[in-house]
Amino acid sequence: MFTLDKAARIFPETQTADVVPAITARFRLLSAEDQLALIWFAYLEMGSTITIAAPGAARMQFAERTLNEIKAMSFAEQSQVMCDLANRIDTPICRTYSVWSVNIKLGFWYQLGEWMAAGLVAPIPEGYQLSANATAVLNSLKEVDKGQQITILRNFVVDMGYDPQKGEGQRVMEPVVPPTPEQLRKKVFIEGVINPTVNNYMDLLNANDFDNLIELFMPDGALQPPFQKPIVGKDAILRFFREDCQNLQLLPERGYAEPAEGGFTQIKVTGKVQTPWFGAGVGMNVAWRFLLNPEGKIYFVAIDLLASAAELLKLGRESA
Ligand code: 45D
Repeated sequence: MFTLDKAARIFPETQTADVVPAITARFRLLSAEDQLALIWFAYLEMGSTITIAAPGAARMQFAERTLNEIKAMSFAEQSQVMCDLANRIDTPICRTYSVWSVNIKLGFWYQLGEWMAAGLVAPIPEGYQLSANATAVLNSLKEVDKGQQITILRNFVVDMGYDPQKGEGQRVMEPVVPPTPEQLRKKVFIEGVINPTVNNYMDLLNANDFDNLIELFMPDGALQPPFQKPIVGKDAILRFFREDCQNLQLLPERGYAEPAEGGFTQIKVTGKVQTPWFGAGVGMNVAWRFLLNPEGKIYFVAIDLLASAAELLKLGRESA
């Protein structure tokens, strides 16, 4: 029988983007000032080739009070707030920040970035010199592909703030959008895979139809996002879909299915994913590794950010 640990090891030849945790770990060792300046320089650099979509008003209402509080501060106080967030100090703002969903955190920084550029919030000091280590981290970041860059930036933001409950507490999240009406839904085509569960998974997630999507999972099923531990059980997975997965665009390209023990089926699909933050401007190369039970329900699915575009073509064992 499969355990979660064993399920997580299906298709072991899949090469994931190890540079993401590697750069993230080096970033964490930098001083708060260096961290903020590095993100600022990375953000300016990226802004010349790709644009971030402004967050919607519904999303921003949750961060508005904190943003206005910061806007009213002196430059020195504003810099302190930003350093506290990076240093994960126990302050009221750092506690508020930590309970926001990922998208609210990103929206908060999006707004601060706009205000920094407009001179309303303390900018990175003119002529700020990154330390040698920070320069090295920034250079590494510039070398990776765009999908990896935005994942690294997202990690930086997610890690900030002070959370006494270590992610176990109640989250503040944006409202859940209604699912796309049936007649407007598009269906994916996956070369090499004819499996109703896998196709429904893609189509339902693309339609924000989380209530039907979750029914594809076994009660003790698990979903493992890139660089994270598996999320286990239907309740937790549904919460994750609502909180983190609205308006994603899944663009699977091809796949490969093979029988696994106990009548299970393992299916690997590769393709691209777009986030609403960057739209079609950034396509992340990903693999989905599904393990389905004999009834076709999902016991496990991992989503991996791939090391390179070449990984999109490596599917069956013979091509590994
Ligand atoms: O500190 O099948 C300043 C799942 C300077 C679900 C700044 C999935 C100071 C199942 C510039 C102001 C979700 C797993 C900061 C699939 C400073 C499933 C601001 C995968 C911080 C496919 C910085 C989905 C800013 C995936 C504004 C892979 C940074 C989704 C903004 C990936 C960064 C989504 C942004 C990603 C990053 C989104 C907006 C990686 C967004 C990244």
